[in-house]
Amino acid sequence: MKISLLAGVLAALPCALAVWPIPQTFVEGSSNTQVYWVSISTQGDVGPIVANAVERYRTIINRESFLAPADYRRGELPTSGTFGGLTVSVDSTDETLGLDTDESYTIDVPVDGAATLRAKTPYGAVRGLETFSQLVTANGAGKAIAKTPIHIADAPAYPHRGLLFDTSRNFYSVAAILRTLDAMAYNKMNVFHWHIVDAQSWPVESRAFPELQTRGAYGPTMTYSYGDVQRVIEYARARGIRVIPEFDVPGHTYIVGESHPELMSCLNKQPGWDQYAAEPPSGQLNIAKPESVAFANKLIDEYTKLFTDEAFHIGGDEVNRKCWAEDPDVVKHMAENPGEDVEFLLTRWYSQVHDHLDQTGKTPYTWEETVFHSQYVPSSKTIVQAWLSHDSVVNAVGKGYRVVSSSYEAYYLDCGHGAWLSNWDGNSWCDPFKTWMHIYNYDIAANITDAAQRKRVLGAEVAAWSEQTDETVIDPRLWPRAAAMAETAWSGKADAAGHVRTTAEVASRLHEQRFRMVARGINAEPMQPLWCARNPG
Ligand code: CP6
Repeated sequence: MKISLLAGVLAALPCALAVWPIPQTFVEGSSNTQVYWVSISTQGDVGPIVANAVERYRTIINRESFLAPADYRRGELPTSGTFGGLTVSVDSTDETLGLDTDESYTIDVPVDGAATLRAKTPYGAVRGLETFSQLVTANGAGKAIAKTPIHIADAPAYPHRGLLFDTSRNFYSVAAILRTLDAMAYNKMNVFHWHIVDAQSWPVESRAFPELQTRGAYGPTMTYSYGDVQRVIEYARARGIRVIPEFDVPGHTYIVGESHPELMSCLNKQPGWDQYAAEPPSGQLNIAKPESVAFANKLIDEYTKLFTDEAFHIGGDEVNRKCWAEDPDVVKHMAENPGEDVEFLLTRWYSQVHDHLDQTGKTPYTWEETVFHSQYVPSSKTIVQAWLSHDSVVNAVGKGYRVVSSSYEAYYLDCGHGAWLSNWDGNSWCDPFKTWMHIYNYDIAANITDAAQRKRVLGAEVAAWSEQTDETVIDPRLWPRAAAMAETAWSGKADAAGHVRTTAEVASRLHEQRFRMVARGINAEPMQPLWCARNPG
C-alpha cells in the first residue's frame, strides 16, 4: 500500500524518466535545468546522416509545444542551472546500415552548461537525438530538462525491431509511409518490412515486367515508381531504418496472373477459392514450369538492385498443395516424370529460387513454412520469420537459424476488429484484439535458455496486414501498441537489476509517449483519459 502510494507520487513528478523506450542505464540527479533554446552542434566530422538528424531534432525540440501530461498541474519547474547546448560526436562516419550496425550512444546533461551525445556510429547518434528530444519538457519559463545531472548509456537488446507494412491489400500513399517511418523513429524501431505485393494488387513499378504494375495496380495513382521507392528508402535511412522488401512467392501471387496467366496454377477458383488459398483470389506460381523459376529469379535480379538493404524477403508463407495437385499442367508433368510429386517439385522450386537469391549476396528472409512445412532446407544464413506460434521461434533457433518473432498471438495488430474477409459470420481466427499490455508482456525469447540460441533471436516485428486497414485508420491501429513491442525489443524485458518491468509500471510513461506522438503529428489512439496522467496512481 505504502509502496504503491510512493510510486504514484513519483509518477506525478515532472519525470526525466519519461523516455520511451527506456534506456539501459539512466542516472538522474535532483536539480532541473532551464532551457531557452536548444542549440545542437557537432564536433569533428559526423557525416550527412547526423547533420540531417541534428537539423530535424533542432526543429522538433524547439518547435514542440509538448508538455508531459504529468507536468500540467505543476506548471512551474524551478531550475538551478541553464542549458548550454548539445554537442554531438561520433567515432565513425561509416553510414552502412544493417543488422550489425552499432546503435549505442551515451548522453550527459549537467545541471549547468553544455550537454554531450556520443555514439560509435551515425545511427547511434540518431537514436541518442531521439532520447535527448524526449528529455526536454516545458515549464513556465519555456522549457526545462528535469532531474539533472543526467547520465544515459544505451544500446538495443535486439538488432531487429520491425514493422511489417502491407501495401497490397489496400494502397497507402507515400506520405502515409513516411509518417509511419517517423513514428517508428520516435520509438527506435529500425526495420520497415515492406510487404509490397500480394495476391490482390501489384503497386510497384517493374522494369523487367512493366505489365505487372500496369495490369496489377489498383489504379494509375495507386502505384510506387522507382523514385517513390528510393524516396522511402532514403527517408528511412535518415532515421536509421532499414527497408527490407518482400516479394512473396510462390503463394499469394494471384495478381501475377492478370498479366502472366501462363505462369499460374489454380487461378481465381470461384466459388471454392478457400480450398486453394488462404484468402481470395486463389492463384500460385506453377512450380512445374521452369518459366516460373526464371520469372521469380528475374524479379530477384531487378528488385535486389532497387532495394539496397543487405536483406531481401522471399515470402514462402501459406502455400496450398491442392492448388498444384489438381492443376492439369502439374498433373501432366508428374505423370511424365515419375517420382516428381508436389513435394519434390516444391523443394526443387525453392532451391532454384533461394540459391539464386543467395548468389546475389543478400541475406534472405523467409516465412517459417519454408523451413517447417516443406522438405527444402534453406542456407544457414537465411533468417526465419516465425508467425504461427512461439514454438516456431524455439524450433528455428534449435535448427541453427536466426529468427525474428512475429507470433500472431502477440504481434498481429490488424486482428480483432470484426470479421476477417469472407468470415462474415463474425468469427475470425485472427481474434482477439491484442492490447498493448498483452504485447508488452509477451516474451520474445521465452523458453530459450541456451545462450547461443538466444543470440539467434534477432528481435520482433509487429504486422500491419492491410485487409482491413488503409491510411484512414493506420495510425491508431498501430500506435501506441507498436510502441509496446518497440520497448521490449529495445530495452529488453528486464532492467539492469534484473527486474522484469510490469505494464502497471510503464503505463504512464507509454501514455506520455502517446501524447508526444500526437504532438508530432501521429494519430496514436488514447490509452486513458488525460486526467489519469495528471493524477496517476
Ligand atoms: N498475408 C500473407 C496474410 C497473412 C500471412 N501472409 C496472415 C495470416 C493470418 C493472419 C493474418 C495475416 N494476410 N501474405 C501470414 C504470414 Cl491472422
